[in-house]
Amino acid sequence: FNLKIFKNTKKKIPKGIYGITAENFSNGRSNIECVKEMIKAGIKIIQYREKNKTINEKSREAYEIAKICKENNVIFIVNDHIEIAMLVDADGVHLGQEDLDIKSARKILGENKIIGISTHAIEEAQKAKKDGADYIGVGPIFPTTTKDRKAVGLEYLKYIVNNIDIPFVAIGGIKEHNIDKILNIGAYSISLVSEIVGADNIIKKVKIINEKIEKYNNFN
Ligand code: TZP
Ligand code: MG
Repeated sequence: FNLKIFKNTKKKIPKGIYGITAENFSNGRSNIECVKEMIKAGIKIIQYREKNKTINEKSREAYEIAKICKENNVIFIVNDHIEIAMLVDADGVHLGQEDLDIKSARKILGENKIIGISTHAIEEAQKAKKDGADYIGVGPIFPTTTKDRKAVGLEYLKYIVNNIDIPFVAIGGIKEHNIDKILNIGAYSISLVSEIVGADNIIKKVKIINEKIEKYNNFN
């Protein structure tokens, strides 16, 4: 069958900061306010990640964010829910190891949508690549309260940098004060979730992080 979504061409994962929502850590801001600030700050990819709302609330919010991202030419990814990604014509979906498998997601979404998956170990990264993921999440690198999972450490990041040649997002416990440890190793893109959405001033925080990234210049 011929859904409109199959006609778009797939967008490329931008290098630099990968923005993710986290309403519980966002200093009282709504997800939508956070998205608007992150876009104003120049972030080019946003993932809607929301674990504590009903499917109806998530659908409504994802629709609003999809609209804002489209208007601003920002890539929009939905976490967990392939059905919401399709409903709002997002650019892609981000899956966890316990969510729908990549091959099934690919059959449903087709070649033109982005499919990302969280990985926490070498075997998961190798499988993700083999199954056709467009990018992988690599983390949590440092301990974090934003995700209930043990830190994987910098060695795993090093392995990915040296052995897996698909785009990846370094994530987990990354802050202004420790981002140098990541940038020293290298990263394709990087996500500082609570550090950005919970910042006193999101725009200023993103500016500081971008200056650090530019200094290392290893995102090209
Ligand atoms: N996946 C791995 S760690 C994480 C996700 C979604 C949460 C990262 O949040 P923070 O606040 O940057 O530690
Ligand atoms: Mg998930």
